[in-house]
Amino acid sequence: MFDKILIANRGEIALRVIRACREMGIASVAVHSTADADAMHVRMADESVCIGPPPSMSSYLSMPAIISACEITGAQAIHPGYGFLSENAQFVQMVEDHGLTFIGPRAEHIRIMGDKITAKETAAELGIPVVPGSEGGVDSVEDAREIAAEIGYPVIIKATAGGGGRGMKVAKDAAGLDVAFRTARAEAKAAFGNPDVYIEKYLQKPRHIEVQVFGDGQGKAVHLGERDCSLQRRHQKVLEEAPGPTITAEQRERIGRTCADAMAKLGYAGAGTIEFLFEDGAFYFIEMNTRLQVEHPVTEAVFDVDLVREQIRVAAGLPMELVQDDLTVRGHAIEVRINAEKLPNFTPCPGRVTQYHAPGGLGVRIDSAIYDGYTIPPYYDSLIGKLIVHGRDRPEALARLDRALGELIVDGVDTTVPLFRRLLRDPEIKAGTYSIHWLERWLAKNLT
Ligand code: MV4
Repeated sequence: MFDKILIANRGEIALRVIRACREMGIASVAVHSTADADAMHVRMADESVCIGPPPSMSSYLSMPAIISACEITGAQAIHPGYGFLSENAQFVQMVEDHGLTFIGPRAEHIRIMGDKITAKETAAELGIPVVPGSEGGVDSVEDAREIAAEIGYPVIIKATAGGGGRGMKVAKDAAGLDVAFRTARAEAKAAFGNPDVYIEKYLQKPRHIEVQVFGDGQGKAVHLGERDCSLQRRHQKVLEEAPGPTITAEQRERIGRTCADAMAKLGYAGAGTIEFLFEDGAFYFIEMNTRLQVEHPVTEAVFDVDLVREQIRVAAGLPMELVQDDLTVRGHAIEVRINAEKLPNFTPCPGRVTQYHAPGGLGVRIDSAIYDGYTIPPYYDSLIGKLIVHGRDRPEALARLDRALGELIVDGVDTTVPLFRRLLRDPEIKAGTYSIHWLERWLAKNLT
């Protein structure tokens, strides 16, 4: 096992990793920009190293600065958290070239899943159901037209290098295909430096269901059910829950087993998330994320596991503690993302937190790095905390969430908390019947 781990991240996820390290008797090293000198992750870690000025490009994304921080402190492994360098295959290579361990999957697997065309081809080869569409990329309007005619309209053109919903164009009929194809390609080239696109059948009212997988890198892998992350605004998740409110035990077992078998075949190491669109009882692969995700705590709650501990164990070459037959869903968990943002436009709202009080009690977890008097810097994302509740069933989790939100005090900055209190009163939220477009419509109707 490692003696010392460096956490190449900030905020709540850095704290999350530091907590796992402490429980495992591993020393932790925080890195921080000059803007984060007073951040909680710096205080909670055993040691800290300043790695540069505020912009991420010069600090949390600076590979030489982070490798140097390992050399200075003697850290043997790097946990990347999410975002920043967590899905950068080149970084993984550099970490390994310096005799260090990257706590995450192999560079090769990050590379495969980082390109959506190879990700989809790989998924299909591994037996994962994918959205009907082109096999590989499409490089002419003629080919695009032919494939669209086969799968039927509407279709969606996606950039292979795209992410966060960027580089997608929908064509509702043959007349719209030329423009959709050309603009998707042009935008992909401009935004990502890679014009490659592919075509899929456009699903009109799916849910976003993602399966949590975990591999030991030696050919064993398990699944930890699914999360429903359909409540999104501009491709940013707002609320996540596990299990999916519409997923049956049989569906979970079947898609979970398919994903775990695929990851075993791949020899995948560590935590991963396989994203699906779910419509009319069927799962369609869209992408895979080769990292721990923001919303991992809902899975931890219902499966009673510590995913970060498992990541560290597997990276150290120890056997996985997770055993498929012991992994059963217990109750229901919901997470809401507390962002320092001003409604109705979700404008980032950095500034000083003049008062902070965290809720508590049975079934309540807060992952946050803010504190009384903390100043939220303007340089990074606006996530300041996650509230995760766990109940015996979904209604209990919803009631607990409302109760906990009522106890939470964050003064001095605007947050997304009032949004959640209103959302919880909506019958469709109570029923769990929302799909991926539901929130944007609700916001347009209720918040202007
Ligand atoms: C789709 C789709 C409908 N049909 N693919 C958006 C981001 C990227 N992860 C995939 N996305 C979508 N792909 C097909 N074939 C609709 C979306 C989509 C979406 C997906 C998940 C959650 C929210 C979304 C909001 C708009 C569009």
